[in-house]
Amino acid sequence: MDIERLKVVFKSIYYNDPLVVRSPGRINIIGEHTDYNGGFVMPAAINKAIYLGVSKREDDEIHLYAEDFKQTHTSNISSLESSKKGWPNYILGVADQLQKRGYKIGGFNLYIDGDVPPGAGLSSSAAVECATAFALDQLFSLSISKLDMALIAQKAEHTFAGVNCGIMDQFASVFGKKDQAIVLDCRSMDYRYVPLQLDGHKLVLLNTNVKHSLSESAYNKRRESCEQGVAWIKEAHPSVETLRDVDLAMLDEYVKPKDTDVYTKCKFIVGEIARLIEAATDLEHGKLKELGALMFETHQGLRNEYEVSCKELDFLVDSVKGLDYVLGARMMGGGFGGCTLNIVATEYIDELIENISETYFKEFSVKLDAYIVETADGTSEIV
Ligand code: GAF
Repeated sequence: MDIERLKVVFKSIYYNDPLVVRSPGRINIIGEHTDYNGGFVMPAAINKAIYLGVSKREDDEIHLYAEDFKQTHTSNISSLESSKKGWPNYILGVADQLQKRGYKIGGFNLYIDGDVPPGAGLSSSAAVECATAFALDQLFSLSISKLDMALIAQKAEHTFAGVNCGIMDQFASVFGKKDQAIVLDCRSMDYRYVPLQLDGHKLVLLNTNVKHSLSESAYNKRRESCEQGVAWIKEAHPSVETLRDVDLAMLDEYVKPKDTDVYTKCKFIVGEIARLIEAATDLEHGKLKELGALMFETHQGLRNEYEVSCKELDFLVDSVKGLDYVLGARMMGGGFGGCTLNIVATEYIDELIENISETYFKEFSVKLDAYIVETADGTSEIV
């Protein structure tokens, strides 16, 4: 990203100099849909990020400009409402949350640019939210902790974007560390960094360039299924709070007789939480083949049990399964489109991308994009 250009453009729009903040997108090695079930996740921040320029205003107005859409939006801190344009909500939602929590902010100018491809499942929206929380914290000297920034960003997504997401994306954007994956316990919010040593392999993202429209409503529906399963078990076991507290025997006894679909969804989550614990040990011991095999298992579960995959994602995972230079592959994030994450032996990456781009285009008449990603540090000011 050309930061000097960002500053020049900012000044040409708002006539003053910006504070510049960078907040990264994320990948998730394993542990999908486990965050809102009190389980574990294993994300890492990546070297694709959202960049914000911000400055204070004398009045209470909020003036926004999004480079991607070449669109402006104006609002006022005393009357914040979600916008049909979509993109302003990630900023307005954060401004709203800050005020609801008693933080005093004034009007501000804000300019967004970045290189996180939207709709690719790399959490560009969380990156915008976290960048906004960080920028407003700096601008108005609010002294917000990093964890609260992530929580405020998450709440903004619930209230202004309407997605009842877990904490993974915002946590990864704020707490990311170069060369490290984060093992986060989403119940206690305890976390540790695990070195991402891939021993001659790299992380390759294959972007389907599709995003099926049901993704947001389906996400909230999956979450409701999990909560329903917990509610039925809770009748007999009042101490159960989330699927983290549940085992297969409980699912068989209290959920299966009531609803097989809810049962199947809950069963995937219970299995995925266990899979992540195994995967974290594998990564810590350099057992990459074993970790890769678990990633393939996760994909199968997301496809057949949790039902959040799609034919484009399945095609990409099926195409690399069996290639001995691809250790693991799976769909990533909420689902219904976006990227697959692949662990690929470095010397075969070009060959893989060339072949799969061709077969993918033949199958779907859609261009595939591929990114070799590095891990990166979390949200920070660029000075
Ligand atoms: C989306 C959500 F925002 C995350 O909280 C998480 O649930 C993920 O889907 C699925 O693991 O990215």
